[in-house]
Amino acid sequence: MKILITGFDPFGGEPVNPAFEAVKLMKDEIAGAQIVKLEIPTVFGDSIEKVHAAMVAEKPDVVMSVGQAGGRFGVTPERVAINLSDARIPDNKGNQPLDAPIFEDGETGYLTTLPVKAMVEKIKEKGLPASVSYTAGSYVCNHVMYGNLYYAAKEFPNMKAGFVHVPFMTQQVVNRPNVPSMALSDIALALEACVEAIVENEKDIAVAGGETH
Ligand code: PCA
Repeated sequence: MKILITGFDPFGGEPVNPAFEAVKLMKDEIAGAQIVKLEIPTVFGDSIEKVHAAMVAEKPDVVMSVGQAGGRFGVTPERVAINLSDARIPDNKGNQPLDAPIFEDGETGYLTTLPVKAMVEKIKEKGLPASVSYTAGSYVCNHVMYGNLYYAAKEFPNMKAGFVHVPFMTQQVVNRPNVPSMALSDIALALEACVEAIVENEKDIAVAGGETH
């Protein structure tokens, strides 16, 4: 199995993005799967194009993109991507789309094809915090998750795709009291656990989950 894992570059004034920093620390082979790593820009359009080019070139079985969700507690595999960009801050090229569809001919939303509940269980087994998230926001991360699933649906029907948000790494919260964070090495271990769950679970596990609000 070949798994393409993407991570974003820093954005919003942060000196680092724990997403790609953690991806870089991941092993190159996990549970027998070959890992292909790709840094992508926090830019509407360019980000999706770069992932799409890698899908075409590498023909991976799975695409898992990773982004920073500063302020979140634990690692959060995403369940759903919506066909909407509504940016609170400009991206790294100054684009700030408002209320804009991502693809005119795309579905209103796509559900991930990754086994997110199994991924969460596997991360927790390693003693690290995780939960399924039901919104990837409306910024570049949702945009890329949507693009992954759009291209998988249109061009690569056997390719699984999804997204994982990670919290700030510890160094980013030194001057942010009471903001959750994880050690970068633990974020990398959690992402490796996600890969293990993907390799081991053709279909997601049925365990109680969800959110009441
Ligand atoms: N996080 C942002 C975009 C890039 C990243 O790492 C987001 O959650 O949309």
